[in-house]
Amino acid sequence: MFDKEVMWQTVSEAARVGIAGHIRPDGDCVGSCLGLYNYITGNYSCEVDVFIEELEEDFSFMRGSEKVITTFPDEKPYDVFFAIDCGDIERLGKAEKYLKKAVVSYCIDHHGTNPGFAGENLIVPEAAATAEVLFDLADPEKITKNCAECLYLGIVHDTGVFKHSNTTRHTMEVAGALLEYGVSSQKVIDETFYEKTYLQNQILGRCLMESILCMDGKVIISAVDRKIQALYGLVSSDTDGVIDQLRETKGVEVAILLKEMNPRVWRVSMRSRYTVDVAAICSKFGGGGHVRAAGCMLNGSVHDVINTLTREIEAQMGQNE
Ligand SMILES: [Mn+2]
Repeated sequence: MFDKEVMWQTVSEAARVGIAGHIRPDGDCVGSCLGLYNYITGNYSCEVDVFIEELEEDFSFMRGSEKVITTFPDEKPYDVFFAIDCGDIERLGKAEKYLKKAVVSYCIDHHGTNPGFAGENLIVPEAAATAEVLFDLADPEKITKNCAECLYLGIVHDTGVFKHSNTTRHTMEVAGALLEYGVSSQKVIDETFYEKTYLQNQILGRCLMESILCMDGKVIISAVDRKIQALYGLVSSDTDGVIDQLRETKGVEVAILLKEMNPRVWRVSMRSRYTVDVAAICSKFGGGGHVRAAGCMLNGSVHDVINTLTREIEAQMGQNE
């Protein structure tokens, strides 16, 4: 059984602690990893390594981001290893080996589809962000401004600036408490959430222009094939925010963004507004996530993929009626 007192006791006795987030990290992943990193280094004497695979975006805003290790050398086992914001063990990528070899391993997450793959697991699906879970684990007296800034960023990103349906009273209370450590809310929100590079804006424009509506305007779909990715030299984070903008379309319940990873292999991102459980759909195809935000991989032509997904959406909407 998970026990936070035991967890901090274990950390206090450890010589080496490892922390890893998921591949293709988002704001909550990096904010949570660095929030935990700052918390442990600020309060305990152990050595701490923080690993994030495929860290592409500029997260230099956060203290500790320069410490992130993006290579995965073989090392002696960690005394304690944390998997942070990882819905399943595959999402740990190359850090999986550290988790398996660690003396004690913890999985701290908020994805409802998480099976609990570590030695000790704390999965809180009601939490809007893993950063919110971490705040609840922390001793408020031991949180520093650097730690608070990272956790605040995590919450801002996973709630789409406190607007997604995952935002609860508790989420707001945690965010409010974090402000008291001197976090600049405006700076975090503007500089890490709304600010886009020129390229990101170009791709956003293109995805909106080429989007299609189906199912009587209830579903919107946009696809970024390999040709487009090569033309612009895109990296994964360049399409961040596109799906959220698609979902803002009036009348739309489900937004889908398809990215071609290999010929006829698509990474599917899904968002819903009020009723459709996209985690249930993505789970059917080996993916997962949250009720209103999930993803999976599908093979075939873009039309095959669209047909497969709209069939599932239709089936669910039929049941909801
Ligand atoms: Mn998260």
